[in-house]
Amino acid sequence: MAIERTLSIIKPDAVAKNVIGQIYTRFENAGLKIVAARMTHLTRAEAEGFYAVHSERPFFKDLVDFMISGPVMIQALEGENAVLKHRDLMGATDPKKAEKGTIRADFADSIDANAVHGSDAVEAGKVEIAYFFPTV
Ligand code: RTP
Ligand code: MG
Repeated sequence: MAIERTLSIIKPDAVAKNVIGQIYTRFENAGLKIVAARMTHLTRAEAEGFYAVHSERPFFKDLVDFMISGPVMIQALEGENAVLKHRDLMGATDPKKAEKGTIRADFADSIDANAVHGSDAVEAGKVEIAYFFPTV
């Protein structure tokens, strides 16, 4: 299996719940290594740029408003099959549909405040990691 990298964001709701450490432990226990990390409060322009692929979607404004509502913790994760492994740890976008034991089932409140972001493909991960960590 290939060693991949993926971008993870612990969103404002999960940072506010003080569960960064619990989420990091899940990454570590799954064999995902944190190779870059940074806590920041995104500007509107940064959030809009990051979610540009969704700019025509009806939920775009709510998504950006939510992502700038408080600090986020951003990290690049590395490991075997990292993209899918991380998506499995996260669970479904809508926490009501997320499998038991996933990050979203355990920590998310709604499809908007859904605790975490993860790249959905290796190529997307490269672009997303470069967006926040241009030197890694
Ligand atoms: P993410 O990008 O945050 O990891 O989440 P995802 O791949 O599971 O979901 P995506 O389709 O990429 O959507 C990005 C974020 O937009 C919000 N969303 N709201 N109201 C809605 O129908 C809706 N659909 C998506 C979610 O917060 C989702 O994480
Ligand atoms: Mg997505």
